[in-house]
Amino acid sequence: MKGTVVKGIGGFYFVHDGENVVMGKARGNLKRNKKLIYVGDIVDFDIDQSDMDGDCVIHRVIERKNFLNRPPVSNLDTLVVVFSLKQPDVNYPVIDKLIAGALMAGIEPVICISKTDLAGDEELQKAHSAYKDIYPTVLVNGITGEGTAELLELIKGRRVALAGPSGVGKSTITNHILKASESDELKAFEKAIEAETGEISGKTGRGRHTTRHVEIFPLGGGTMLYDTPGFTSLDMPEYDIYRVRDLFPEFRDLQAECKYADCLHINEPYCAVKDALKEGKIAKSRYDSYLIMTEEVKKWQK
Ligand SMILES: Nc1nc2c(ncn2[C@@H]2O[C@H](COP(=O)(O)OP(=O)(O)OP(=O)(O)O)[C@@H](O)[C@H]2O)c(=O)[nH]1
Ligand SMILES: [Mg+2]
Ligand SMILES: [Zn+2]
Repeated sequence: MKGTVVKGIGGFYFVHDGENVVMGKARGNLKRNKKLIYVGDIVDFDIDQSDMDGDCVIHRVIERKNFLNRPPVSNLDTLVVVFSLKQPDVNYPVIDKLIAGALMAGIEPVICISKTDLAGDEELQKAHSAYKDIYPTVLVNGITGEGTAELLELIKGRRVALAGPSGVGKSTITNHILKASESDELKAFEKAIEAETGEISGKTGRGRHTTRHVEIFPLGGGTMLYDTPGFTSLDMPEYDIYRVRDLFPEFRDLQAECKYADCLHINEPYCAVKDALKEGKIAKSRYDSYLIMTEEVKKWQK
């Protein structure tokens, strides 16, 4: 049988086959390599006939479309990069690294600025304008739920993860989206996972605690929503500096106007990117993230 791994806790996995949820383990040969199964993986599994509880054994991970290590998820169409301006304060390099990671993996970013009740209009506008011309960008208030309907429209029919720093409101947004998508499929899923894990389902408990494990919710109509644990920092992978540059779409459009065809937009004269920065056409936060990311990848060249 085939199913999607919707959750994994301490060597146990929960597999959703479209109807039921079964708990199971990886077969011995898969287990030896600890990181081999990701939440989001589509797997081949069988019900273990010798097991009284009807648990399953996962035989094989079907080839992944893509994956991320942080958060550890696979088979995404979209990564919703969530950040707040306050509580916690925004850390743009972390946000821009997360976006870059999605691009590298071939996943489309959507930007979600959360906790709009805690920031001033001017600050929000500034953050919004840094991204709105590059990626779909939404503003969300987790207290009122404002903006979550717009977000839901953007993610319909897709496999989508909410990712971002700890405490920015990912689980709170997940809750709003779960409430707004009362499909039969979701209801059946919540019942099934509750039966298998003995947990109190979403509505009451989620959002108030730090998320420890990736969890997937099938919303119906092919939409799969992944809630993921937050983090505080991200390391740059072993990228070439030119590769880092190419992860900023707003630079790419100006490249042809730089004097040097291979301009890195750092120390070169007659640089269209630095001109655009001076004119406010490129967000300073984005350019600063770029400089930090290029500095970080230099360690790989030594
Ligand atoms: N003021 C305000 N508080 C919010 C908002 N959204 C969420 N919160 C609160 O912020 C705290 C963290 O929210 P969570 O949804 O757990 O954040 P998270 O991103 O899932 O956090 P991790 O699971 O640790 O990564 C909770 O106490 C929420 O009630 C919002 O829009 N405004
Ligand atoms: Mg959470
Ligand atoms: Zn340049």
